[in-house]
Amino acid sequence: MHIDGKRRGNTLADTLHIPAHVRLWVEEIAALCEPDRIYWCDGTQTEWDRIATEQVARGSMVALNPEHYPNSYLARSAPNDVARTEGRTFICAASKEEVGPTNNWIAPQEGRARMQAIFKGCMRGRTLYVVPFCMGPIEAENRVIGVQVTDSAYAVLSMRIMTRIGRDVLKTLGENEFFARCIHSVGAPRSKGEPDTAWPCNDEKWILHFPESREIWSYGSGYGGNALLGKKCLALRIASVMARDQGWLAEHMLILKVTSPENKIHYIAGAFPSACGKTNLAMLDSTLPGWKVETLGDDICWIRVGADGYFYACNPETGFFGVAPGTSNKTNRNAMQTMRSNSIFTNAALTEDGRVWWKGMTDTPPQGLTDWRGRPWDPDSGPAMHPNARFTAPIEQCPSLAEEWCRPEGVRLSAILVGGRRASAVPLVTEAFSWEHGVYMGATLASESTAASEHDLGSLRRDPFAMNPFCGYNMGDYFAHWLSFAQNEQVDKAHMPRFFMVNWFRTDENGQFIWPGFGDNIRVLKWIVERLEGAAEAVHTPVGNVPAKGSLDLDGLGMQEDDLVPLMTIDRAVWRKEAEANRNYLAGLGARVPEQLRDEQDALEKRLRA
Ligand code: GTP
Ligand code: SPV
Ligand code: MN
Repeated sequence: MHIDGKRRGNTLADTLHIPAHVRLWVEEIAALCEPDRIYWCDGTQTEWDRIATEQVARGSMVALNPEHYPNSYLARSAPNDVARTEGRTFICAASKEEVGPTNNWIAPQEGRARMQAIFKGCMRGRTLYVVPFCMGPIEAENRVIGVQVTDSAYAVLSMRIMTRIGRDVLKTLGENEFFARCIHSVGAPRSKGEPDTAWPCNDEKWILHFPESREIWSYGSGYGGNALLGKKCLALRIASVMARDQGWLAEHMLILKVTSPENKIHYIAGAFPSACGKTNLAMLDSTLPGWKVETLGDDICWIRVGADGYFYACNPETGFFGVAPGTSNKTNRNAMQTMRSNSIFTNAALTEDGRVWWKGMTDTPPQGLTDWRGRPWDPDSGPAMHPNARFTAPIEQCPSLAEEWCRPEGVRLSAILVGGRRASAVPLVTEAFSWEHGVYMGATLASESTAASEHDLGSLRRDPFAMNPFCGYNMGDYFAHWLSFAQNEQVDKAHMPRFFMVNWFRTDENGQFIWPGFGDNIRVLKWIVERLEGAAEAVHTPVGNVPAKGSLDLDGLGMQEDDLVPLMTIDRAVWRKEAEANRNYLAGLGARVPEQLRDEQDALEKRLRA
């Protein structure tokens, strides 16, 4: 839309408080991208309804049956745009050394030149939406404001669920105040009369981060972490650099609240790699009478040391972008309830009566499914939904939401969990001996996608603190940053969170999970809480403290103490191999890995030899 002969935006823009520096920047980006019109988002329900209706009309979203899923939509992505593209994700820091071996690097000048060239005219025939957003409660001192410009209506609608967007954000942003500049295009310009595809994207994808200027340029993809720039790009990759510089932590963690029958409350954060159980643990439906878990966040956790020296955790998001397959009323009732309305489903199957479906939701698939590509489902052509099908749902709809979830100062952390999928070696739960040992556990965290055998360590995917794809700087420096809190004067050393490693995924000789997991994980949380309170017994092993016989509550589980043996025993031969693999891994990360972690490595090996 042109106003005064200039491309100034929708008339709504005149009713918003738009700081001059934001307006100027948007005009600059619009001049580069050449959209047909500019639309400033106010974040209202009316706006959501209008944009969603437009998308349904052009065939890029399906309105679900309002009886079952009011105000909810199914979106189907292009088959070549179904997940984050780590190989096309770059950090444009001053030097390659700065980003380290776990990140792709392009020099900032070169990155900028490439983006200027590739974004030229990339929004022709499209609308440029301006989405002012805030990570963290708007009133929080430490919130981070960003503005995402995007030509994806799906990104706009999703950002409204996942973050605080619109009028209030602009109102709080001062003239000349910093905001993170986030530029996103699906990279599919249209000339006049050319038909539009339902899910436009480009074969070529670029996800560039400029940590120095806190800027993000994302091109070619409309999916999840590639396109909702407040999430992984800003709240983790850029924020991790800000956190390093400013003395806090930006982490890929869930946050939960446990309440004991005696009404003792503990807040716990947990770093599990993608698709390793954060959402499920955060929404745990307790199987132990009197023990309750409430949800504060399922993916991102910002941690700061408070004036009292305690660690405070805060979820900067307002929604869940959760893995759909496997989610059911049996595994995660809270998630199923959360997504009953005002939600977006991506790459799920569609039922005849306008509901979504995925594997695991019911025992057998319903008749007459439409698959995630929009075709009548033929079981011979693969699964009905994509394995990375996701739900996007507002956190406020979560029945297990803790009332303090958006407290501006966050909640005091008692413990930090780390864990991946390990078919072997790693016990159900292990308590670290110290902060440094806990950082070592986090730094050497690994996960496997398939059930690997005891000796098949080669198939492990290393994912330190579940941050491998999300740490925006050198991994060695990141470990040093974690370690530095034990020396930090601001920190109350007596009340630092304690580290625990967990593993729900040990398998038996038939490849079946030994531990029932899900709601029964409360038994492990209970043991952790009792350790924190000095009540539960533990056995010292070379790799950490594991539950003593009888200390893990098995009441009503149908498992005996003996069944737990394979979950708790430390096989020294296996662990020597494990330790050797850790040593090689840390060595491969280069010279910036701190000496203290090498000391932890030596100490572990010594304990295993003793
Ligand atoms: P991202 O959103 O990708 O970061 O994933 P996430 O860490 O939130 O993982 P999520 O909770 O969505 O779980 C991913 C998969 O792990 C699902 O298929 C779950 O069914 C499965 N899962 C989660 N918790 C457990 C558990 O305790 N035991 C077992 N066996 N599987 C689990
Ligand atoms: C993850 O991969 O950890 C996710 C999905 O949470 S995405 O937002 O696409 O990164
Ligand atoms: Mn995640």
